[in-house]
Formats: sequence, structure tokens, C-alpha cells
Amino acid sequence: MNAPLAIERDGSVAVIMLDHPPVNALAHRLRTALLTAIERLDSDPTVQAIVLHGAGRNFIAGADISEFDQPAQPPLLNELLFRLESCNKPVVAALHGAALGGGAETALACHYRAATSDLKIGFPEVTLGLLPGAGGTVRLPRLVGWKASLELMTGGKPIDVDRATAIGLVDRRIDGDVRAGAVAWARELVAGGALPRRLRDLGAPEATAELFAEWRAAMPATAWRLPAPGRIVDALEASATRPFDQALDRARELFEECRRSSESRALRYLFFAERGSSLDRDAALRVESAGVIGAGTMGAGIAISLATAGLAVTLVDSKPESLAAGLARVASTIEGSARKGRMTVADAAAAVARVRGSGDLKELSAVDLVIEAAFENLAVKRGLFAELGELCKPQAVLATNTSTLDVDAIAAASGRAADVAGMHFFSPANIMRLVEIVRGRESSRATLATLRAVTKRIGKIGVTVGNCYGFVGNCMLYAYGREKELMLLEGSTPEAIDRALEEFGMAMGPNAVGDLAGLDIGYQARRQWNERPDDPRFYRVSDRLAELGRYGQKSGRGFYRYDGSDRKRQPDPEVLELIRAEAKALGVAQRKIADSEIVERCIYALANEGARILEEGIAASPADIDVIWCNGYGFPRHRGGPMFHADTIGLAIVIEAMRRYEGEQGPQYWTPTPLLASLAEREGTFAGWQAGRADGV
Ligand code: 3H9
Repeated sequence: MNAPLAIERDGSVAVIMLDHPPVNALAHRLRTALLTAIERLDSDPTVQAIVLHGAGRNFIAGADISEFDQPAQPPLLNELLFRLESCNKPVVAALHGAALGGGAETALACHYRAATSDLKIGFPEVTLGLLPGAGGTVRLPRLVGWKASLELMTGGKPIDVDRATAIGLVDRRIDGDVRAGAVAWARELVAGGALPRRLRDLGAPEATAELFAEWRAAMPATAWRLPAPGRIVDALEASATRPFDQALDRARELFEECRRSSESRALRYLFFAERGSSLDRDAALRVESAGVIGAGTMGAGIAISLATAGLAVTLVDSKPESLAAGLARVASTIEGSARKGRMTVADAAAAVARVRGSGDLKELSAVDLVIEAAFENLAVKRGLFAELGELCKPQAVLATNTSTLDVDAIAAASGRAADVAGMHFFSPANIMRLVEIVRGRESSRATLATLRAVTKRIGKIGVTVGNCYGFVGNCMLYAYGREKELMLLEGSTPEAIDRALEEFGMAMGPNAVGDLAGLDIGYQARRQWNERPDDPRFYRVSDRLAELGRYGQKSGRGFYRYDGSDRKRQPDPEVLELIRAEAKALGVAQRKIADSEIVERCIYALANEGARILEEGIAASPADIDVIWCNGYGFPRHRGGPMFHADTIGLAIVIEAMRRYEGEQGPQYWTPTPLLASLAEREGTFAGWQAGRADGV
């Protein structure tokens, strides 16, 4: 293993070059080496200044997140940074790429900060359920004041070099090579007799008593479900009211409290789960151009994602008016991103120019990748793939965006099934980060690797799944939706169900989601599903609403009514009447259903279904399921996903509840899968089971 850092000399300036791939995270090895280097250089009389620089694309991406599951090993980061700040000669941070979390805290412990234009500096700890625990909450306000500190730390969003310079976090901008620029500046500092400039020697800026109370009051209600945002404000308040050392100790205590919380454990788990198995880079084919078939909402969203990531896109639709509408949507959405400041006007213009329209499929003969997003009908898709199989160049990868149809049946029609797989985007495709990459029976390694690589390139999270009705996400959604539909018949209401699940943390309750997606869409999909449960109660309420033309938001009526000027959802007594009538017709007795039952039935049904598709090999791991649910279905990230949540509750407790529902409801839906039952019996977890499989146990 290579040394995690090197010391280079440039005359009287010593450069500490951190070299700990992939992102210079401050793992124990690197901390130990850095401490030794600092002590050596500080006592070396031939060294007059030190530059701290990161090899590769980043300065430092933060503490090593994988170490937070074990007790911290000395030297602790805050001790190391205290020593760094104590250096008796000027220390210059040469910042580029990511300087995040512990990386930004390291920059604050340096005496001077220089940066290049690609800098992203910030405190994303809150997204991991943590707070900056290595002095950031104490040093940052001394440099940039309270408001900027509160914003950066409770918001978690990194800032660029312009903003960092404007607030005083960066002292000097460097054009070109950051190392050379920082060394030149260090020389200037020495020549000018500059002394170490330690933030800890500055007093904390004045803060009024109301400042922190007002910030707390203004935090969104959702922030209060998590420990971290409130603790960040506590730590900053401690910096305003206590001396440096005591404030540092308090921050450390609060950090530990957050680190041990189930919310932070869940968020850290997702951090790694979302990065998933490494990309199969060797097998991936080069993709520079793509065709998207179908210029509807989905096709346009996919085209936007591809074009903004730099791919040349041909959007094909046989109907000229649909094509024109799709192209207009692409342009207006991308231009809207520029107006909102998410990209520059020049980048937006270039992205729009990368998309061209065509009515002729033959124009896709030379593209590297085709993504079909045509009407959800097997015959239509098979027809298209038969043509694509003929006309596309050899080695082009052909993907279908079907959400419910059989990928193998579509692949077979192409005559080159090895080149075909599913690429299931979620709507709106330019916003939602999840893509299920559906492995067909004959999909080649190159096809799957290419789709994974493209998904990563367009900034999305790709999870490879098996081919079955609904794949992983929608297949599990049926179990979740089934329970909420049954509970409607049993006496609950759309708003009670949505409220209980939103309180649990779901981004939106299932009835509101149905109204948003369109109840006609689900209705059509269920009609084409041959193996739907033979149960007249199954999605009975949704079906009746769709049959009555109550499609949801688009028709102004669904589970709710949307007729106010703000189109906000309102309970609708007509729906309650309809549900009562349906329950009566089916002989279902109505009763009051507690919020706890609503949550348990919906969420445990998900976990059981997840266990089933793990047994069947449709999902490769519980982590894949959790990533899909947190990124495609609004499952609360701080609960880690349905499988992690079940592990956290304890599988024995989950099973006990399921047996109770089995007793009350019958075995049809509540019999635990063998995997879940056996894990619960031996006090196991899904995570442990997965680790055992990975170790070949
Ligand atoms: C913290 O600092 C707490 C302190 O305040 C207090 C301490 C006491 N640790 O994302 P990528 C791995 S909390 C461990 O695909 P990109 C990642 O798993 C930390 N590993 O690359 C992946 O591994 P693999 C605060 C890390 O170019 C590989 O690096 N910091 C860490 O798309 C490449 O990652 C953050 O929250 C880490 N800190 O994006 C920043 N970071 O190859 C977290 C990355 O095996 N990191 N890895 O799959 C990021 O935001 C992005 O990784 C970054 C690069 C923007 C840096």
C-alpha cells in the first residue's frame, strides 16, 4: 500500500501532498501520517512555510465515513487540527475540487486559504445526520459570521469559489495550478513577515440571544424529525457563549450524540449503498450519442438528462405535434434551470443545441445508445425493437423504459437480445435520480455495464434489477398500496392514511401520490397484469375512482378534490361515501384504524415483499431495495429504506406484528416469507444475511 502522503520541498516551502485515493478522506492512516508530517515540518528550521495540498481531483472529501461505525481511533481529527493550527509557521491550504466536512474543517485550521475555480467547499455533515465535529462549528463563525455559518451547516450545500471568496472563507483565488499558486503565495507571506493566523485566537463575533432561537423557529418542520439540524444550532450557540476550548468539547459531545443516532446510521448506510457495487468500467462501451424514442413527458425528461450531461441526443416521435411539444419542453426546462442559477446561460444554450428532433427512426442508425420511451404497450414496443434491431449499428445498446412490460419479450423482438435491457426512469425523469436497470435473460455484460456508466454520467443512481412484473420498486409498491386500499375499505380515510405515512416520513402519502401520477395510469397497468391477486378487494377503491373518471390532479378529482385556486388537496365526502358503499358491497366491516396500524401494515408489507424478491433474486441485495425506495418512492432517508428499517425495528418484532395481522386478516398476504421467518427466528438481520452471502457463508 502506498504512503498516504508525501512531503515535497520547494525551497523553504514544504508541501504536504495528501495522496489517499479515491478522495483523500481523513482515515486513521492519513491522520496518523499527517500528524507526524506536521510535527516534523514544524520543528524543521529549514522550513519557513507549509502548503497542504490534495493529490487527484479533490483537496479532502471529509472524515472517512466508514470509520463512524467503530470507536474513533487517535489521533482524533480535532486533535490533529488543533496541532495543525498550532504550527509556528504559516500554513496555506491549497484548495481544489471537494473540500467537504472534515476537509473544510482542515482548511479552517490552516492559516491561509487559496483556491482554484473548481472548488466545492462546504459542510454536508447534516446530510449524514451529523454535525461538523472537528472544530468547524467553532472556527467558521470566527471567519464568516453567524448567518453564513448557520446557512452552510444546517443547509449542507457546498458553495463555489466565488461565494467562498465573497464570505471570506477563501483568501486568494488562483488561476491554473493550485499547488504552484499556493507555494508562490507562501513565499510572499514569508517575505512579508506574515505570521500564523489562527482562528482560535480570534474572539467569536457578537451574537444576539434571539439569533439562534429565530433560526430554530424558522427551520422546516421536517428538520425536527432529525437530531442533526437542531444539534448544529446548539453547537454554534455554544460557540457564541463559551470559550474556544469549551465550545469545541461541546461540539464533540453533540457530534457523538448524532453519530450514535439511528438516523445517522441510516444516512451513512445509504451513502455507501447509493454508490453500490463498483462500476464495471472495463466492459462499458463508449457512449457519446443517444436516441430517445417518444417525445412525451418521459422522453423529454430523459433527453434533458442526457443533453445536460453532454450527450448528443436525437429525439424521435412520429407525430410532428408531439415532437414539437417535446422539443419545446426540453428547451424551456433547460432554460429554466439557467434562470434558477443551476447552470450558466452558455451551458444551457449548449445543452439545448445538443438535442435535435426527428420523425424518422432511421436517424438512429449511428447512435451509441437508444432509450425507448414510447406508449406502454407490448405490441408497440416489440414493433419498435424489431426495427431498431435491424437499423441500429452493431454494438449500439438498446434500452426500453417500460415500467411493467416483459423486457425479455421486448428484447426477443429485436433479434439481438444481448444488446437489450431495461432502463426504468422515474417521472419527472430529469429530476428523479433513480434508474432501475433491468437485466434481461440475455442482456450482455457490456450492455449492463454501459447502462450503469451512462446512468452515473448523467448524475443518477442506477440499480441493476431482475426482470419481473414491476421490477423491484413497483412490484413492492403493490404490497404497500394493497394494504392502504384494504384499510380504506376497513374504515380508514385517504387523508388519515396519508397523514400517518407522511408523519412516518414518506415524502407524500400513497393516495396523494396516486392522484399526482394519475389513477388511470395504475388502472390500465393493473388491467394488463395477468397475475394480479384474485381478490375483489385488491385496489377496489382506486379502480372505482378511475372508472368514474376521477383520475386525480389532472381531472381535479381523485382521492381528493383540487378545486381551490391553489389546487391544494381537500378531503372529498363523495369519496368517503363511495368507499363505504364498496365496503358494504364486499361485506367488509368498517372500524377505526389507528395510525400505528396504518404504518405497520404498509411498511411491514413492504419488508415482506422485499424479502420475497430477494429470495427470488430479483433484487441483488437489501441495500439495492433500500436505495430504490429512498430515491424512487420517497421513503424517509433517515430510516434507511424498508429493509434497513425492518432491521432497526428488529425482525422478531416485525414478524410478531405480521402474525397478528395474519390472525386478523387471514394468511393471503401476511404469511412471512421463509427468508424473513428464518432470519427472525435466529435474531438475524437482512444486513447480516447479505454480509454472510458476500463472504460466501
Ligand atoms: C465529516 O467529515 C465529519 C467531520 O465533520 C467530523 C469528524 C470528526 N469517506 O461519490 P463518489 C468514496 S463527514 C469514505 O462516487 P464523485 C465513495 O464511497 C464527511 N469514503 O465520487 C466512493 O467509493 P467507491 C463529510 C468516501 O467523484 C469513492 O469515494 N463529507 C468519502 O462522484 C468515490 O466517491 C462528505 O459528506 C468519505 N468521506 O464525488 C462528502 N467520500 O469507489 C462525501 C467519498 O468504493 N463525498 N468516498 O464506490 C462526496 O460528496 C463525493 O464522494 C465527492 C466525489 C464529491 C467527494
